[in-house]
Formats: sequence, structure tokens, C-alpha cells
Amino acid sequence: MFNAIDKNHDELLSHSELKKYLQNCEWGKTWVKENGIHWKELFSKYDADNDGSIGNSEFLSFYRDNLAVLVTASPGDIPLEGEGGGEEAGGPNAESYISSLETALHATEVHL
Ligand SMILES: [Ca+2]
Ligand SMILES: [Ca+2]
Repeated sequence: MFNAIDKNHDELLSHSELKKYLQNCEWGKTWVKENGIHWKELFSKYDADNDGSIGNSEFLSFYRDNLAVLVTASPGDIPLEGEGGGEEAGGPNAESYISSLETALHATEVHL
């Protein structure tokens, strides 16, 4: 999902990337509407290091707090990895996506 949102592949989600992604899918639009999301507030809440974009670890807490519930509520409706994939029995779910993110993060931290 992170890669699907990150259109310019700089490993950071900008304000407009996140906004565009969520406004282009039904569940995202619904979520924004129902929660009265303010993009600036959302960003300042999750942009922990205040660099103006959402990095991998910042996205993880955003995903956990907000999106995991939606993904779990309607599995199959939400593309976790962009186009294609998800054809294996069961398909991806929020929990396995979070653990794969954590694994990726851990790997990154080791190299830093
Ligand atoms: Ca980006
Ligand atoms: Ca940041």
C-alpha cells in the first residue's frame, strides 16, 4: 500500500500523494468524510519528525490507527499492494501487512 501511494517512489508520502490516494478510492473517501479529516491536522499528527512528509514508520502508525480497521472490515476491497497480486487463497490482510511493514522497518533500522 505504501508503494501504491508513493507515486514518485522517494519512500516518503507527501501531503498530496496521501490525499490523492485516499480520495481516489471509495473507502478512503468515506473514511475522510465520516471522520471529517483535516489533512493538515492529520499530517501534523503523524509527521513525527516534522519533515513535511510521512515516512515508513510514520505511515505504520497512521495505518495502524486508521486504516487497519477499514482493511479488516472489508477485506478484498482494499488493494494492499497496488495493482495485481492478492490472488493467493486468503489474500493479504491488515495484520500480515503490518507485520511485513515492521519487518521492512526493522531491516532498515539495522542498516542505519
Ligand atoms: Ca513520494
Ligand atoms: Ca516525517
